[in-house]
Amino acid sequence: MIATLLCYVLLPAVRLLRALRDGIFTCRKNALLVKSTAAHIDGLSVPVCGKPVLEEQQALLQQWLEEGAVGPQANDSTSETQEVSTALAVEWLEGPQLLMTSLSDLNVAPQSAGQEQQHVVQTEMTSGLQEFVETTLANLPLEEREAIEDNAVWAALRTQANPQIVDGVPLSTEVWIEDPAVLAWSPAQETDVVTTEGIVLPFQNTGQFQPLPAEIPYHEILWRDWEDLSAQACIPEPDSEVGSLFEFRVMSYNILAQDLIEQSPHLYMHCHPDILSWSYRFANLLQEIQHWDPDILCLQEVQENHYQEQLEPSLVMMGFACIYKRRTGRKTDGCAICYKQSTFQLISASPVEYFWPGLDILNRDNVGLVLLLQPLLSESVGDESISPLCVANTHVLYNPHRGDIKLAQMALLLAEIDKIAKLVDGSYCPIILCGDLNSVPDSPLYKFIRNGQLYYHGMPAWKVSGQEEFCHHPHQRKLLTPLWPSCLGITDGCQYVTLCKIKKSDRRKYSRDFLLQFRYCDVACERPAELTLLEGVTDAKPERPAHWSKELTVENNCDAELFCSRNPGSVHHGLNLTSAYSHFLPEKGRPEVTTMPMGMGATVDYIFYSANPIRNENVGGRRMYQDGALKLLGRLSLLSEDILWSANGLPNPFCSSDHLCLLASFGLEISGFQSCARPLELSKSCFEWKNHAT
Ligand code: KL2
Repeated sequence: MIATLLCYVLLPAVRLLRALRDGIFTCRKNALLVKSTAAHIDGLSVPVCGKPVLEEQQALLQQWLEEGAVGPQANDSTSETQEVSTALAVEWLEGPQLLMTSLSDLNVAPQSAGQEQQHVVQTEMTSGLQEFVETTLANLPLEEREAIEDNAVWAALRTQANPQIVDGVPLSTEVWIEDPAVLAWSPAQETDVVTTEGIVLPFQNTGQFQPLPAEIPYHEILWRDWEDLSAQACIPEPDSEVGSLFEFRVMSYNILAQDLIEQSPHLYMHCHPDILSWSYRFANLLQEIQHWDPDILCLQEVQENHYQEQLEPSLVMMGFACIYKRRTGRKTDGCAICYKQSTFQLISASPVEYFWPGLDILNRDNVGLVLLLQPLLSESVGDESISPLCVANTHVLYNPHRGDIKLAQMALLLAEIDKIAKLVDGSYCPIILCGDLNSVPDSPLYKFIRNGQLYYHGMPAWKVSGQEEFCHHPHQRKLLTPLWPSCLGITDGCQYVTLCKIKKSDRRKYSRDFLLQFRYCDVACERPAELTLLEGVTDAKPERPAHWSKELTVENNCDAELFCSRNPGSVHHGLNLTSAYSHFLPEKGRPEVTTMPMGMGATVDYIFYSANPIRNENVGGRRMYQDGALKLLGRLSLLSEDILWSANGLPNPFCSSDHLCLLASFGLEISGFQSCARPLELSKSCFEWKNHAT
């Protein structure tokens, strides 16, 4: 009897009430989001800068003050921890709080680690938007101001050495369950799905997502430590001849284009629709950028209209200058590089299109962007005493089957970097290469960048990026020599033919196969004037075999410059790049993750930077590097897959992209180039992880 009553009357009633409450919550939240600072409704062009926005903010701040910073649920909670998590899980999502409670308030900035949160807020605020908030707060009576600061979410938070443990108290899961922005992970398909492109979307994660048995706020689950690496970097003494370091921070971030969410909604089934709205994500992403305050920002998946109408104006307000390159074709997103105008001056900007009409190996609409930046020193030191910095950003093709295309795209980018970064003496200025390479650590593509060479001949195309989980490999496409035709004008040393200086010693290094390509090019078919004419013999042009594709024919540019050094079946480059991340979390004994496609963690985003290879030091074919003029001083730690799982994957209410941002701090020697003899320890770890895993 009681059971029947429970089943048929009480439970449905409770569910109905919950649904009603959630409905009201969502409506209220949406209304607030639409009104919030960075709130823009898709399709509407509302500039972020300018007076109207400030008035809007003023209204919001007023509203926020009237409503009080602590939500209704926080009022009746007893412990401080409960207050924090309730505020984060529920109230944090609400509009006005987006203005005030940013990531900048939840975590500590690299340079201010260990300081009080309120100080962080003050030091990290950079834009007009933040200035406005500060001035408004400053103008308030002291009592009211303190009340705001105490009640704001950031004020309640404490730095925690181990974000997994909240005062050792097991907390209830109530908030998780009640929070409409957090749905349990319940994949719609329980079996693999094969898309039209033949890409497999596996659902390895069987069963339902189980949140941690604790009411832990997102920012604590997703806590990222700042790793200070300055101790292992070779930093010149302040009074040494080398001079001091020019320090700057670089962020690489795939911000997930809104159009891509709409094109592939099945990838985001685990997310509450509210956290996927652009207005919500934009506000959150901007705050995250503002918090970490990079000097150079490399963004991928930047939707053109969002860039023009919202991102660029907002970033300009934050002191950046931005350069954008949209993808070719109908894709609406692209890559952007933004740099702090107070820190760098633009020397040149080169967009790189990977689409080449008529070439199968380059028939996709991906792009890259290469800037040359001059670091701006204080007036006491002349600009000429510091080298320019080359910064490249790219988003390489996703398709796990087409490693051949990814490799060719990378070669195009490396050729552009070679051109931009090469100094008169043939060496390179310091280079930073950021991006989403859609390839995992230790994959052939990764090794190619890091080790400077790759023997690809005969390699199955799906192997190149190492995204093996994502392909059933029905097409046994193999990489064959040459990977791209010579008419592309790029050598297998990833240099533009026109810029390639031939060393005498290299002149005879062409394979027969390579030279055979030139049999049918126009110049080869030209009959020299002085040749004795024998009808049907010396006047006959050789016939191109039917299987010889037209595109492969080298036309009109068979000059000596084409004959740069080639090792058949392999590609190489001379840029000497190593990764700022180690791809492994030693404390957790797990791989680092930068994205969570279909719930599976992977590293596909990187910050590579110039270092000096150590001669003859080569561990299992893996190059060892030591500091050059550019020194890695620190980085923002990444997370492991299980941690991201416990926050319901990506995106989630706290992280608004399906990728995590990468952030590294560098020091560039101000005068002269001096290398240090200490090898970089960090590069070993990925290798260790592989060994560990097998
Ligand atoms: O992996 V990405 O996500 O760097 O986050 O880059 C691409 C993929 C991005 C741009 O093309 O869109 C995603 N299955 C899953 N994800 C896809 C697919 C697909 N078939 N196509 C594109 N993307």
